[in-house]
Amino acid sequence: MRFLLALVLLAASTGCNDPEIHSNALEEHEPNDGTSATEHETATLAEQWLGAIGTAGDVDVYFVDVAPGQRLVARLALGTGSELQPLLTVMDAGRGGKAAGGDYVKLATGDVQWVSMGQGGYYVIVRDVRNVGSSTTAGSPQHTYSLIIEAATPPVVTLHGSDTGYDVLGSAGAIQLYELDAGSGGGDLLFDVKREIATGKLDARVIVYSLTEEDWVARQDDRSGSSVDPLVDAPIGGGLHWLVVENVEPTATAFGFEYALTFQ
Ligand SMILES: [Ca+2]
Ligand SMILES: [Ca+2]
Repeated sequence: MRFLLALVLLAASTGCNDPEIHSNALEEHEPNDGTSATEHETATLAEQWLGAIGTAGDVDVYFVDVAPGQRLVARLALGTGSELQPLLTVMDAGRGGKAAGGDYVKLATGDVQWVSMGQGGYYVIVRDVRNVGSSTTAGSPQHTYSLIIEAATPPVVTLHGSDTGYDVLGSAGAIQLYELDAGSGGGDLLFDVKREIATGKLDARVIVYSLTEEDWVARQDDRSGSSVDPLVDAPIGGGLHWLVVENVEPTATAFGFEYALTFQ
């Protein structure tokens, strides 16, 4: 099976986006659809997995156990001959007594970056975007992909007590990190993020990660029912924090945003 998958990916290796096949690449084995707590592949960082949405409606679930505070990316690459129209989902594997996905879910049709928070690890799920919802029509041995979950190097901007600025996410699944030193005693954080172009459908959310607590301590998705722009207004403890800005709308097309921080 590994040999066949490698051949499918290599057979059309003329495009510049074709994945390089590692000599130690692993192959997925069905069933790995996540219909039980143990029905998944177990991945470690930097491994390459070769798989296929091999039958109509197939779902491929990968579990990765990572320590808190890691900056990560799930990279999906398609050979030129692949018929897959990918949709990647990253979600927590269950923490704090909640079901999987109760704490964190993010979808994108390309690479997904995220910061690991708390204990328990994450699921990375590969689907065909045409199978979302009640439709399960897409899938065949030609719906091939390569998946690698590895350390990411998103841009990091150091903020101080009062800062404003403008940034652009690198893609729908990218993150932007801001580092804030909350000193020894912490303080009141106000972090305001507004998208630049409403028609670009950027739906940002902000998660405040404490490197001391090794978990998120504040977050917001939408400031109101009529605005998807996030506004975090919360007290935080001392120590270093990352303010993670990301997008939760897979169809977004414009990624510029303005931010304003007040910390006192
Ligand atoms: Ca599969
Ligand atoms: Ca599967």
